[in-house]
Amino acid sequence: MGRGKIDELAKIMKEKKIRLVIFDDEISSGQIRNIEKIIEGRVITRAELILDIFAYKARTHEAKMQVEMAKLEFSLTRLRHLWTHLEGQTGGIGVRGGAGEKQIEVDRQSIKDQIGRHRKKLDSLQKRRSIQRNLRLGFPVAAVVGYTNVGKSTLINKLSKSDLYVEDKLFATLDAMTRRTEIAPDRFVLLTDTVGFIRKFPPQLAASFRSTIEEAIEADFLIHVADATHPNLIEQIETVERFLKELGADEKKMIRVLNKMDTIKKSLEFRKRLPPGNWIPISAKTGAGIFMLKESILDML
Ligand SMILES: Nc1nc2c(ncn2[C@@H]2O[C@H](COP(=O)(O)OP(=O)(O)OP(=O)(O)O)[C@@H](O)[C@H]2O)c(=O)[nH]1
Ligand SMILES: [Mg+2]
Repeated sequence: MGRGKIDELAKIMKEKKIRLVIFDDEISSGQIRNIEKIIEGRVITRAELILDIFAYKARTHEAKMQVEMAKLEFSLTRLRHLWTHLEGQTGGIGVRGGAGEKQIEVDRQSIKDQIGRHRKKLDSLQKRRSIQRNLRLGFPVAAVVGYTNVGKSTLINKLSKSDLYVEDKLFATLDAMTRRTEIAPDRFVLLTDTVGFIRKFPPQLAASFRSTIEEAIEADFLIHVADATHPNLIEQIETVERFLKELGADEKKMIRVLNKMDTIKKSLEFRKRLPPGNWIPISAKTGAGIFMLKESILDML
């Protein structure tokens, strides 16, 4: 945004009494400060918003620490810009060792110390979890993956008659929970719920949650859930597939399900924008199509 656009924004904000602006992409703290001055409101970025939602939703000790780590990592990237205004007083571009520079060093070191302490604690937590995981050996495992809010937890609840936390908000699930389910008489499978993916996922969060996600998708096969009703269905599917590729899990065997079919009214129109590939239409809410999914899981087993 140039100066003219920002003035325009300031006008709209005044008219509509808006106090907060969220940028879809990352901008520097210097830019944020300057824009805030002009618009007389608060500016945050998409990454900060997602970090905040994660912080708000984190329930378990582990999730809280992972979010905390991500926030610390994030503040490191912001630090670089935070003190640049001091630079001018001591020499300017290219001159090192000014007041700002020293302050950055002090702050950076203390943040890095905190990150180090967090990492140690997280390591021991994760070790404990992998011991728990070994106890489950013997059962086939399926990881339920997908964009956030598509109904992954609802589906696991439906299949395993459990009560994982479900909510019509982003990132209801931040922990990899596993539930055992009897797909057919005496045929068991473990279903692992995972953190939902989202476009432009902040890299700090991705790094911090990486081991949880990696561990979850170390499964025997994946169940990719997509929300058939979402206007960005195809884009969401692509985002998930890109993430899986980055995690090296794109070669895994996968069952694909299109969820929330109960709310699709105009099926003809919907058929036109069906994603390519083999998708099983289901409703985790009403249970429609679940028998087909079970068949498919049995095939996989
Ligand atoms: N109409 C309809 N709504 C559904 C269906 N499945 C899930 N939902 C709703 O979609 C919302 C999100 O469901 P969740 O199970 O929390 O979704 P999730 O994929 O686990 O979401 P995150 O954990 O936040 O990534 C909830 O309001 C559910 O009630 C379905 O088949 N039909
Ligand atoms: Mg969930």
